[in-house]
Amino acid sequence: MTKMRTVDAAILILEKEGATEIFGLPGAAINPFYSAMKDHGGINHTLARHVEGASHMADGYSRAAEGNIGVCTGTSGPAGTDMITGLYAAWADSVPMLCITGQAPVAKLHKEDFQAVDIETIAAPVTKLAMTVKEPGQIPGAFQKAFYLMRSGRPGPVLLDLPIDVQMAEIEFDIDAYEPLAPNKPAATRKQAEKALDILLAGKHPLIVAGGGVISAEASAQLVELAELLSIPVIPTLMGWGSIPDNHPLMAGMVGLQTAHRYGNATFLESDAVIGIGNRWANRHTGGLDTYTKGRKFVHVDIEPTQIGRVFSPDLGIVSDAAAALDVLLEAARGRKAAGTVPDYTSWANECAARKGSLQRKTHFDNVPMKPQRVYEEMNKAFGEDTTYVSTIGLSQIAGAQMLHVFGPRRWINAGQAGPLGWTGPAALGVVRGKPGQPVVALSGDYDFQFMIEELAVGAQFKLPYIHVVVNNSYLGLIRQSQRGFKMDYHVSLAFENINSPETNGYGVDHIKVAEGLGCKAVRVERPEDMPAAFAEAKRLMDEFQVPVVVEAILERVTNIAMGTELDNVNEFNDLAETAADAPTAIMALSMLG
Ligand SMILES: Cc1ncc(C[n+]2csc(CCOP(=O)(O)OP(=O)(O)O)c2C)c(N)n1
Ligand SMILES: [Mg+2]
Repeated sequence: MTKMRTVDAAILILEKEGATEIFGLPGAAINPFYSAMKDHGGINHTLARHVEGASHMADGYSRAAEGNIGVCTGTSGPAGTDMITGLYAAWADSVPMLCITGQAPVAKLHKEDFQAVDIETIAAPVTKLAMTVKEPGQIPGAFQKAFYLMRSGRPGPVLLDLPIDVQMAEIEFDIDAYEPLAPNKPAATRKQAEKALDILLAGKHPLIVAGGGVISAEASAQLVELAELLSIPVIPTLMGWGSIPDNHPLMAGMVGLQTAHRYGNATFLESDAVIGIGNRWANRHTGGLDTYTKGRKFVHVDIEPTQIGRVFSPDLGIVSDAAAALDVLLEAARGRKAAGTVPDYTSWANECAARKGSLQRKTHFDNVPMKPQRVYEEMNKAFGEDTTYVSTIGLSQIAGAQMLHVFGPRRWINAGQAGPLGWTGPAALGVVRGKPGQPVVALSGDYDFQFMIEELAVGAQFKLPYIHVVVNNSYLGLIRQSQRGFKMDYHVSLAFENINSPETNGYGVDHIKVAEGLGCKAVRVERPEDMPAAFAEAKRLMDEFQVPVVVEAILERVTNIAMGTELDNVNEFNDLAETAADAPTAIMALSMLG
């Protein structure tokens, strides 16, 4: 045994649990923890410029690779409250992330001490555990439980709040006697798998809906194998996008009111038996539940028991980790295949593929200012299959999801449920930390980009290269579009004459100057034919300077992006593809009409 400060024990635990990437910024009440970090020397700390930014960086880092747990840290009071949005985004998308805050001394917690806030209570609804650790002897156990909870069942974030006197207190601690707890993950049985297949294979038009749980369980390979074995098409959700590559013949498209493909919705409406794995029937995926469920049987597989039946009651619910469920479904399916009891779904799969090759949206517009569709077409040309996209919310994210392509798990990293503006930039920095050397491309609208724009300096200081595509319509575009329902265009415009940058032509903020001021490189593009050269230049600048590079695409100010109220009631607003030349980067060349 060795006597040491609790913070020294905490750092040894972080190391043993494999959580050595910390994003944060110090303050008086967390300085002891920082001193332990410094003394230890084995922690990689990234100094954020805003504590909320630190929380999104840790979130992005956790999402980037299997097993990652990003840590964010800040002082007492406002640092903790700044990170609540980060905890919410991680909580909402089932991301493990550890948030460590400093706190006033235990004896002062009720005395309205400087920067003493009850963060434990504030964070409770958006964490799996939020705990102000009041006993020094509980520090090892609190960290041990945090890691156990983050990894068990439905993953999610934990907040540990450390009063400064507890941080400084000494305890006897032996890291060799500390063992991480084995996480608890329920696993489906063969019997459950057989019942699931009974329902699925009774359908004439079955589908597999693959959620984010498939990606977090690292089960994409089993998903694709199951789909191929049964010839059943797959609908990935927005969080499950990449679990089956877009160019796989059984990738049937995304479904929903916004981030969806025309062919995905059309195929879903033809289906009669659906198994959802690691998904949560999100409302922007389902739309109205009558339309979504009518005439269909459902099996729902989720790791969290209370998720079954939360949105609608399935015909069969199975509580299981997605990987464990897919393993046993594969076993059962192989058995049926050998026995010749799997119906032949080839013609159904071919019909779905035909829809993928016909129901497309036009992207090849030549307009100046540019239409957003053209920017995504150019991104498809410029960025390879190994690209990881990072995005949050806005017309930018919605049109991006409709038109970009994703070719593998963890290559579409999106704050899906919470959608906090400002998440994209710092999350991208965390993703770069989590995927060093791999191409990372962030996608923001101008407003998302302006939230947390200061974090670009973190990328410049710590040499975290990525390309940040900013589609600038000088509008809160998504909200402008939704205000059509109120017949207003009220406080959604970001346009003004910039007295320092007349070249912005009334679009307001000069993103190039701001990005350069923060130590990054930036390129502005106004014409579609200039996009390829701009992306090539951005890659060159990124390679040479190893900093974030912004590519700002100046868009037409008003474009309504396809969205709707029901799966069978999506307003397209724009031209559809009529020939292959209308959508030259569509995932399948337009086959029926082109
Ligand atoms: C913190 C926060 N506040 C408000 C919103 C609501 N909101 C969603 S999209 C949006 C506008 C986004 O504008 P921009 O980033 O420029 O993207 P665009 O829709 O124009 O492509 C707003 C205000 C939000 N998601 N997060
Ligand atoms: Mg905008």
